[in-house]
Amino acid sequence: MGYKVAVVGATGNVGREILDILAERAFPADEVVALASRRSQGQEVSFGDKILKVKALDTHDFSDTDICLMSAGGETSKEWSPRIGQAGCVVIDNSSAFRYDADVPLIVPEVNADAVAGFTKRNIIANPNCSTAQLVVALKPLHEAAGIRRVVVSTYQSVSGAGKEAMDELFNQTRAVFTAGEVTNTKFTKRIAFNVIPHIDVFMEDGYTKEEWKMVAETKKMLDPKIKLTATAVRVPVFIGHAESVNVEFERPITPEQATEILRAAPGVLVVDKRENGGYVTPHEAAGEDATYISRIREDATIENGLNFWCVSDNLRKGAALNAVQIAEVLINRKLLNKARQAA
Ligand code: A2P
Ligand code: 11C
Repeated sequence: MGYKVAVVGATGNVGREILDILAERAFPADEVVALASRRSQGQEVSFGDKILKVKALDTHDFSDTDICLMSAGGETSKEWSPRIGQAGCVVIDNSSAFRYDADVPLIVPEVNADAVAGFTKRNIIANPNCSTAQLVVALKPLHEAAGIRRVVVSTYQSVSGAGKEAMDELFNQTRAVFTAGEVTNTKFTKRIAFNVIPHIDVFMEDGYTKEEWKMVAETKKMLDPKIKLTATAVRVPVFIGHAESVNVEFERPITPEQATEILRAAPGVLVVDKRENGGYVTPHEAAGEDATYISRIREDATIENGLNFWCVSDNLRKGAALNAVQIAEVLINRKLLNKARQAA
């Protein structure tokens, strides 16, 4: 028997990707329901070779839905996820609304799949921020091998991370620049076309942005609270794919060759590191792919036990939709869904 799955935010960037990934991976669903706001009621979205008619979230009865893949922003999630969980349906939430709650597991299956069992307290599992997901996939095997002391990361994040309207803004601004039209910005604080903006999410009191704070808090929660991490998150005029420049200081010696070997064997990682023109992966090539790509692995000779590398992934896939579907697969493979019903 297959499962009944609801996708909330099915008209959005991540929701549409979730539908694609469920179909691609032949997820064992008997029924998939596409949900969004009332604005989208009746709109059609594709699911494999089928078309689904979007229904309004507030008209759906979750009591016989097994899994809800939620990607409709933090406010919608705060309002709906607890209610859906109470109805006995497990929510896998893409927003930051519950990620830092002690009774909600935050999961990247390659990193901490075992922690998923803690979902029964609220029937909610959190998906990390996209920039953290790809980072921890790469850090986990290196941490096991040589113990990570400190990470310095700078991100180059695509506009799709900010939603479909943000993608339109980059497109419209680019066209306006070429046609000498008016360049207006609403989603971003400054022009994003032919520019970079060192600001993602809101500013916090200490001068960091919430995006930077999330990378610290989520790495500690999923990987190891002892790891020190500092981040600078930057928006770049790329449609899909986040890139990261990562500097890591280890407790024990590790050479670039050893790191390469470890990363080549790690789940979810592909190393492309030819040390020649074009011998590395860029966001353009990572878009539409599942892997987290690692390139430019080299020693940082300015510190003891230091390495630098370049990390790229499709933020809508591993950073969001794919990771959420992988979590659902963990629930199914470990036969944990019946626990959800007991918990509700
Ligand atoms: P809608 O298209 O009806 O507004 P993105 O992050 O790409 O901007 O997408 C956000 C997704 O979240 C969209 O599918 C959007 O639906 C959905 N959404 C936003 N607000 C709500 C809401 N209050 N209830 C249900 N879905 C919502
Ligand atoms: C971005 N990382 O690229 C953000 C999007 O906490 O889930 C995801 C925000 C989040 O804008």
